[in-house]
Amino acid sequence: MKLYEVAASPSCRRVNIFLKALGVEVERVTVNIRGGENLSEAYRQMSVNLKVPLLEIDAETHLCESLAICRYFDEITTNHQYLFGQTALEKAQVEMWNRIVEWQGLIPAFQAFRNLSGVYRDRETCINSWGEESKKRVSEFLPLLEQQLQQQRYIAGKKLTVADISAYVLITFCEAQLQLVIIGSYPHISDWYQALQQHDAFL
Ligand SMILES: N[C@@H](CCC(=O)N[C@@H](CS)C(=O)NCC(=O)O)C(=O)O
Repeated sequence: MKLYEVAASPSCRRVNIFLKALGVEVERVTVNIRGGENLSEAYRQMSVNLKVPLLEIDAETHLCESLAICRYFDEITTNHQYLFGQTALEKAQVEMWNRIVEWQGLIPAFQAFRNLSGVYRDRETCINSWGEESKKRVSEFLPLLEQQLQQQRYIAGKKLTVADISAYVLITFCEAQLQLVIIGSYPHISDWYQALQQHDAFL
């Protein structure tokens, strides 16, 4: 198996934190996405979405989408971490929160970064006003996370789940790439974030 990635990119970080939490090692191949290697014919043969991460299971079988890759490893690994939840209700709550973090957090954050920085202007039209609007939407989402973490220890309830991994990557990305000051401004997000940093997988 091979994981095609850019280790520092947020979508790959989601997979990498997940794999570290499970204690899974996999061979890595670094892809030059800024140089467009992910748009090449060879990559196109493997990937449906032309993004990283991409998991090669064998020569004919590939998976893209970070959450699908996490789910695959969760299913093929014997573990009792239940990062996708354990009971029917927990599984639904993890799915719900993970989707909320993706739709209201990660997607606008990526849109803000891509449209404001123009890093992919060689492959898409960048619209500054859409970048600004997307950044505003991420900022408006943060109070909901703060409220949830005031009521619950983790994003989807009492246990660490993949929703925490998604939200952790979101907060790190917003601070580093969108210059949003979150740690220190939101006390419950800050406490949760600092607690996760004590966990080996989040280093
Ligand atoms: N929904 C996808 C998003 C993947 C994604 O946006 N990957 C970025 C890096 S974080 C990428 O490959 N960008 C290169 C490009 O858009 O050409 C996932 O979760 O895997």
